Amino acid sequence: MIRFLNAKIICLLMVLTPGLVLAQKRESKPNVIFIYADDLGYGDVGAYGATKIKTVNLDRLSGSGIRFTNAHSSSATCTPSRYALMTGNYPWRVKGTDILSGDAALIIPLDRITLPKLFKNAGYNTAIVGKWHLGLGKGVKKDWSNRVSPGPNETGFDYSFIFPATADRVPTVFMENQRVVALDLNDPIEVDYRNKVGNDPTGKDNPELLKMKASPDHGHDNTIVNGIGRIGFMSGGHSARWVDEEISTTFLTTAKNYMRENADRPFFLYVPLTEPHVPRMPATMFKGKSGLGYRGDAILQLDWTVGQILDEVEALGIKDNTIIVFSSDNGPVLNDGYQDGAVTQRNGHLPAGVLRGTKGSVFEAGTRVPFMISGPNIAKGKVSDALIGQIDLLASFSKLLKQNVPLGEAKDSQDLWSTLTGATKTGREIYVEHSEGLALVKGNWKYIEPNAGVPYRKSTDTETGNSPEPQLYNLRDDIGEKNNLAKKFPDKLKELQKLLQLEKDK
Ligand code: NG6
Ligand code: CA
Repeated sequence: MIRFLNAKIICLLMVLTPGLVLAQKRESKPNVIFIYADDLGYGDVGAYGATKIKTVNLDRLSGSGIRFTNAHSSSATCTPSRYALMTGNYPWRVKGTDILSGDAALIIPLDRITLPKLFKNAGYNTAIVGKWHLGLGKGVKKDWSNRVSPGPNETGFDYSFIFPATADRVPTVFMENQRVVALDLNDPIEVDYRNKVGNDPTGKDNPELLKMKASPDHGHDNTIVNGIGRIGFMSGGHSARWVDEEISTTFLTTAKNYMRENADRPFFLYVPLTEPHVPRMPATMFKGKSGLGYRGDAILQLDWTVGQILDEVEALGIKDNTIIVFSSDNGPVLNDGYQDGAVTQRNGHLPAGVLRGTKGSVFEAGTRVPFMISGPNIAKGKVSDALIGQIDLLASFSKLLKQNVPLGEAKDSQDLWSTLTGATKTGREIYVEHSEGLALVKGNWKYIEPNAGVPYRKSTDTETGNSPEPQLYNLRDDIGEKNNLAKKFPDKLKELQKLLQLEKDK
C-alpha cells in the first residue's frame, strides 16, 4: 500500500513539477511592457490632475500600481531621452544625441549594454513596436530598398516594427526588421534633408494641397505626404507611405500580435507610441472627440491604445506576470508646427499641469512627465514622490533580472528597483535635467545653470528656461519655479553648482 502511495505521489510530483518550475521561472522573469508616449505632458493625464481631458485607461493603470510625481525623462526632447533610456548614459555627455533627422545614422553604440540587450541576456524575447528616432545604418546615405542596418535589431531587439524618426519627418514609412513595409522596388525611396528630391509637391510650393496647414517658421513645408507637409524631402516609396490616421492602429495590432505569439515565454516589449507628437492626425473615430482639437483627440487615441494593451494582457492570461511601465519622452507643447487646434481649442487645458515650461524647456515641465508602473510584486494604488529618472530603468531592471551591467557602462543609471516596486520611498539623491542647458536637482532644490540660449521661443510660444543668470528654486515651496532664490541662498547655490560640476567631471 505504502509503495503504491509513494508511486502515486511520485507520479503526481512528476506531473506537477514542470508546472511548478515553469511558474517559478515566470515569477523571476515577468514580462515587461514599456509604453512610451511622445510629448505627453505632466498635466495631460487625469491621474495627474487633468480635468479637460479624460484618460480612463491611464488612470486605470495608475490605480493598479504606483504613480510617480517626480519622474523625469532624460531630456526635454526625444532623441536624447531615448538615447539615455537605451544606454543608461546622460545624453549631454555624448555629442550627436540631439534630435535626429529621418536619414541619420544609428547613434547607439553596438558594443555596449542596452536596455533590450539586458533582457536578451536574461533569456527574454525582445521587441520594439513604434517610433525609433535613434538613427539607422552607418551613414546618412542609405539604400532604403534593402535591409538598413545597424538598427534596433543590432541594439538588442529580436523583432522590430518601427518608423525611423518622428511622424513629421520623412521617410514616412514603417520598417519591419529594418526593411520598408510595402515597398515597390520599382519606386525606390530617396531622402534628402537639404535639397528637394523627386517631383512630389511640397508644402512650400503647393499649400493648396494641404489638409492641415503648417504654422509659419516651423519647417513643416517640405514633401507633402497624406496631405501633410513634412520636415525633409522624399521621393519614391509611394505604396509604402503611411496614412497618419492608421499609424496608431498599425502599431497596436503589431504589438498585440507580438504579445500573442510570445505569451508563453518571457518577453520585453517596448512600445514607443507617436501620440501626441505632431502631426496630430488621429483615426477618424477620435477626431473631434476631445473638444480640444487634434492634440486632445490624439491623447484620447493614446489612452484607448493603452487600454487595448491592458485588455490584451488580461485576455492572454499573463496579467499576473507582466509588468507595465508607462511614461513620456519629454514634456508637452501645443504649437509644434501645425495649425491643428491645440492652441485655438485649448479650452483652459494645462498640458504641463502645475509645472512651468514645456517640451524643450529646462524648467520642470520639460522633463517631469507622467510615470506609472504596475505588475507582480509592485505596490497597488500608491503615489510616490521619489525622484526617479527613465535613465534608471536599465540598472533597475538589471537588479530584477539579476544581470550584471558591465563595469563602466550605463554609468548614469541607478538601481532604483525597490523604489519602483514601492518597497522604499527613497529615490535619487541628485538628478541632472537637460534641455539646451543643464539643471541639477537635489531634494527640494533645483539649480539651473546660466545658458546663452534664448529665454523664449516665439514660433512655439514656449519658455526655454535659459537665462544668463544662475537660477535657484525651491521646488517644495515653488513648484512653478517663479521665485529665483540664487541671490538669497548663495551657499545653497554654491553647493548645487559644485555638485553639477562633479557630475560633469564624471
Ligand atoms: C523640432 C521640430 C518639431 C519636432 C521636434 C522633435 C521644427 C521647427 N520643429 O525640430 O516639430 O519634430 O523637432 O520632436 O523643426 S521630438 O519629440 O522628436 O524631440
Ligand atoms: Ca518627444
